[in-house]
Amino acid sequence: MRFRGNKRLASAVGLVLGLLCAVEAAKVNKHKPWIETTYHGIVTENDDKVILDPPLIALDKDAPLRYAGEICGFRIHGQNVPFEAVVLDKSTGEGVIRAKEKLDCELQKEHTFTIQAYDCGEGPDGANMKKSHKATVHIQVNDINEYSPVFKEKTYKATVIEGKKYDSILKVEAVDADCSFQFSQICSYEIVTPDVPFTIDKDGFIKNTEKLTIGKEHMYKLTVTAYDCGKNRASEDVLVKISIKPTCKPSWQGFNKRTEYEPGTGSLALFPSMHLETCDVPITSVWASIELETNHIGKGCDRDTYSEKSLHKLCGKYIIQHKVVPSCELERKYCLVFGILTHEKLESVCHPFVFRGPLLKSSAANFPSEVAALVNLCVI
Ligand SMILES: [Ca+2]
Ligand SMILES: [Ca+2]
Ligand SMILES: [Ca+2]
Repeated sequence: MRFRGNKRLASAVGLVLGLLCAVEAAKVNKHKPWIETTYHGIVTENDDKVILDPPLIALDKDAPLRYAGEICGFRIHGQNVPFEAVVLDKSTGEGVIRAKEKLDCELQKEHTFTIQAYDCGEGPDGANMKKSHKATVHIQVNDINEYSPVFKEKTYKATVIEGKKYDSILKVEAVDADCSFQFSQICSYEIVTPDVPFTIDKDGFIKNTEKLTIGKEHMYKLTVTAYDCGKNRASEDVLVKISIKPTCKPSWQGFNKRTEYEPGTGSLALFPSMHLETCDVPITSVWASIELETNHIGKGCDRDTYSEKSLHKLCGKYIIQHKVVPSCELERKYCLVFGILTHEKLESVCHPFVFRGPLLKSSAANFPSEVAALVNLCVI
């Protein structure tokens, strides 16, 4: 009897111990949670919801044990990370990442940080909690088309010559502050003003569609707008002024064909304000031809008999002081002219004077000094 009684007691003690061991085993947190190594997320500007790939799920091999097999949280590492991660379901380890504040793609397009999951430990106090490895999270901020194109200039101006067809008269340009190519790229420009003989291409180049005549309009005023590739129109349209100039012909301007001269009054500048209109075309060389002619009856000359001394007195010092020096072919032509003037045979003086030679610049002010001297000669 005693023996049997002892045997029963031993069995009961063994059962209690076994149960105690089982409870103890359940408390032990053997495994740390596991997460992926990399996550990629997308969040839209001004929104907090991050779409993550793969989804954020932490696994723990201690599951389904309470605490040790449950996920209690995620921890984010990094400086000024504008995101937080929260657990949606402790037992499945499912979590979510969301933005803590409004994100601005124009300020920062991408964010990178690390994340770590931790389990609930061995009891309600979280003792002996275990952490997973750190996973890297890359989050891209998607753009919203918040900005409209803005023209770089307040107005644009150009001048065209009538009767000419241009490949490009001028270029307008707008910019857009959005962060993505789609919403910051200018997809098209448009001339808003109706019925004008101009077109604009997608790069902002304006050209005329027909030859322009000054009789119709002296100046065209066009209103131009721009659209980004998200179809946002420019916040302000821009004014483009195109002036039309009459057809230009290169010529000498600003001189009188007839000059009155009173004998004995010394030297007289014949072309004091003459200038050469070059019409803005490239100049390689300029030639000038000056012809002086006395308007005497029968074009004769009543000074044929004047002595050189008298001539000097009448005409000033230039005639006498000039020396025949230049040797090159072209300059010799000037010299020939001077030769006539300085020649003792005065009948030559009364012939028409013809000066020919190259001018180096496009203005009368830049006549070679010899010619300038001649132009200042008195007409006898
Ligand atoms: Ca665990
Ligand atoms: Ca935009
Ligand atoms: Ca934007």
